[in-house]
Amino acid sequence: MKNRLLFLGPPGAGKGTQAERLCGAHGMKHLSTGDLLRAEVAGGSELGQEAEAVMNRGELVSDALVLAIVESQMKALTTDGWLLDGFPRTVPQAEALEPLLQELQQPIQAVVLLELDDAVLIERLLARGRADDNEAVIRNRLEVYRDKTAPLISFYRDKGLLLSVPAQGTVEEITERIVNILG
Ligand code: B4P
Repeated sequence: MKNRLLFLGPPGAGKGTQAERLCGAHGMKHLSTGDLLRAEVAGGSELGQEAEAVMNRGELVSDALVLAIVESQMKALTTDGWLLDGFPRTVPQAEALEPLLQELQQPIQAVVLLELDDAVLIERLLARGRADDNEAVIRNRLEVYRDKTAPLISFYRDKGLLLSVPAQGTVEEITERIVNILG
């Protein structure tokens, strides 16, 4: 199975949920920029304090800050495969990732796009109830996704890397679709 992967999709599509299952079963390193940023917030670091307000508004943390985190994590990797969950989220992040992966000689093998209707996304996130999961912030996150992250769909389609997976249904059904498509 392909094991150098990106997960792309709107907030609440289940990127984190599916990434954890896939990495658990296939020994890849799960790198979620959302989780890494929340760990910085919980630890009260300077970086975390900077990120917290931005995340609670549903905006994106600055490219420079996220890139610094990803670079140090990627350079410390010891596993054979990896799954970047929620990164890149902007075209500049995707462009910055390329020389890093070139340096590591580990090109991306596939970009999995999880697709889901807004109504279901909003329902799932309201049910989760994280600090950034209230309706106004969720609507802002969806807008930011369309504006800043959705351009990555054609970016990776043009490179022949994009694989789309419908993200409605049970967690197990979606995992099965992803595993099949990564064949
Ligand atoms: P993330 O942590 O990436 O979170 P997300 O996109 O909201 O959620 P995800 O798609 O992973 O959904 P999940 O599996 O949790 O981002 C949070 C914030 O961090 C961003 O808004 C931004 O501020 C910042 N950030 C992160 N990366 C960044 C970057 N690269 N650049 C700048 N800023 C960045 O699932 C959601 C819910 O649905 C869960 O409760 C789950 O249990 C449920 N669920 C999942 N699958 C389901 C299913 N099949 N059926 C029913 N419920 C399901």
